[in-house]
Amino acid sequence: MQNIEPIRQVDPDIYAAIGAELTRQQTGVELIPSENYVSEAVLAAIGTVLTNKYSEGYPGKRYYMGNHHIDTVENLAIERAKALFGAEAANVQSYSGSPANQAIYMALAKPGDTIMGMSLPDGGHLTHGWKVNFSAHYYHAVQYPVDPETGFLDYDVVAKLAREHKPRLLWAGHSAYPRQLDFAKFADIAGEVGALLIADVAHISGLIATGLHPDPVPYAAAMMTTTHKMLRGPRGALIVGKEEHLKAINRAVFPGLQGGPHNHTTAGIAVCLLEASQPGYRAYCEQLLANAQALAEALLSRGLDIVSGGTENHIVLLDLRSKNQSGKVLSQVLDRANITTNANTVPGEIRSPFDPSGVRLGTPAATTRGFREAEFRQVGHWIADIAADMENEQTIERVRNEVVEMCSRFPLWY
Ligand code: DSN
Repeated sequence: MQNIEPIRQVDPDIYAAIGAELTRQQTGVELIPSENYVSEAVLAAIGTVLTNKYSEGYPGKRYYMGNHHIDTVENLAIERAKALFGAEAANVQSYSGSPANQAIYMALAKPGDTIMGMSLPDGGHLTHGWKVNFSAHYYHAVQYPVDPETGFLDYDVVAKLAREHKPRLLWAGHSAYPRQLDFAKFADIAGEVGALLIADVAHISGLIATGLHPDPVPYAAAMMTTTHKMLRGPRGALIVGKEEHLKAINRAVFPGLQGGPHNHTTAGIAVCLLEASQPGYRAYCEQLLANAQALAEALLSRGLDIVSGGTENHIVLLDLRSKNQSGKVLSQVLDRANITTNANTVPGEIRSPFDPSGVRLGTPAATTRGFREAEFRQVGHWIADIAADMENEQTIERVRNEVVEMCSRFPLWY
């Protein structure tokens, strides 16, 4: 149990908000695929005196004295990241995923260069060239779609666009794509047009670390992952890749974009990487994949559509187009039943991005608290019950009560 009593003495309002958020996490099913629960050890690491120290620079090359112990922490995080992903070099200082991607751009491309990434409404990420993001302001961004009929990536379309636009960087990654990525095919395309392949595996890095998803490291100039999603670490990011590119990326992270690293976060990252290198972590990843299958099957059995008809990872993307329902409204109603999701666009979207047709579901968090296939099948049926009649207050209340009861059988350790 984390000790937050000192906060009560100083700041009762913040104490109350933290307590209420803990209750929300304890009593709800977390299905946002990018969220998770950190271990007690990770939580302890990020609440330490390491937050007191400035450490601009890198281990052995700091601009401030007194960094011997910080060097120990950062070196451990670097070595563990390299070992976990089988990479030549690693940077663990980026504050989160978007700043890490910014560093990759700064290191490996020049403003105005062409870059290519998966279209955001089709499952890509803002930083892969979406129009409102810096990546489209400072670079010439070309977006590749997924097939609106099948929901699958069409690598011939990616190749055609790459031949036409000759990008400097080709991004392979997503935040809402339920299928595996074929990094070998991406590498062939990048090689043919002289692009550098960049893998953003924030959502799937746990699967890559455990050999449950094809590995981009042999092909990519750099691979970025956040550390707080499937990896179950603190909010942060790491970049691994080839030594020649990591030298430039290190310079882009510091002094290019950032000042002092968040050393308490680095310690949490080191702990989570150690945890992810242990056999129990592979068992966790296998279970979250099995749970995604169970969730998908339950939804399909109730006549709901999911993008691409299934899943090969931890994401199940509910597609409400044929029901002419709003994903935003469904996610809001599910929230009232203590099931936390987010509305999401789907390939071939027919509504507005602010009120899209999809709801994004994922298994990492609830798998961490111990849910297995039976619980995820039940979650699928709860979602289907609510989707069948979103205004039925009795159903919402019944589901909320059942969710609270199930969560009480799988308590979090905080
Ligand atoms: N915002 C993250 C997600 O929820 O997938 C992506 O960075």
